[in-house]
Amino acid sequence: MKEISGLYVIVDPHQMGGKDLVAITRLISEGGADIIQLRNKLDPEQTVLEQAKKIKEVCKINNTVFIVNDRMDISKLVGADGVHVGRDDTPVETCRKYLGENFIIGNSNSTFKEAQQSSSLNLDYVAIGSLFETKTKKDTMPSSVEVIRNLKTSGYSIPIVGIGGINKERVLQVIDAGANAVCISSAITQSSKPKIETQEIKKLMLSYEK
Ligand code: TZP
Ligand code: MG
Repeated sequence: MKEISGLYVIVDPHQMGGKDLVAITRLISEGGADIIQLRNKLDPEQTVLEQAKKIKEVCKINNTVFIVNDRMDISKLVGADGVHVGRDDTPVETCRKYLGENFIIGNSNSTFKEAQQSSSLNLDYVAIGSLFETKTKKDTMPSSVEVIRNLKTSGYSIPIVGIGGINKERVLQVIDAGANAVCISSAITQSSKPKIETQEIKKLMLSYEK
């Protein structure tokens, strides 16, 4: 099982200002993203499948963990590393049965209580967000870095991924609260220099000392 830590980047072809999905994903992967998630809620499934196949190849070259949002079937079909499901998506138990123990499964949480409930599931990470204001996801519930800090203080054992409105200025607050990984979308995919932005954020994360 691959580790959930470091910089996790969501690539969404409809949230990158018309830029080419695979080209931008390649830059992000080369820039040192540890994990990349394909999130595409708009295109037909055949299109998403083709995108996932291409991104899988990019990730393979750079040894980047590849996660598919929502679709356990596409994840398995392209040989991705895992799937991310929201609270209204395919249940975690169903994903686990379908994918087996060697796939990464993560889910979405906003509150301490939701994360506590998630700890009874067979998950490899929990995403906690939205930590800050975001334009990328419209229906997200507000959360905060204090939710992450409280979970860590209480001995929460599932790896935590902080998400929502994270950028270069905010990334260290999320790490400081105890997150194992930070998940960023627009601050990287909408940057004019996604590779440099990725490298700079990674550098900041690696320089962090508590
Ligand atoms: N889930 C909670 S917030 C969010 C998702 C998918 C959006 C993250 O994107 P950004 O652009 O980094 O705020
Ligand atoms: Mg979902």
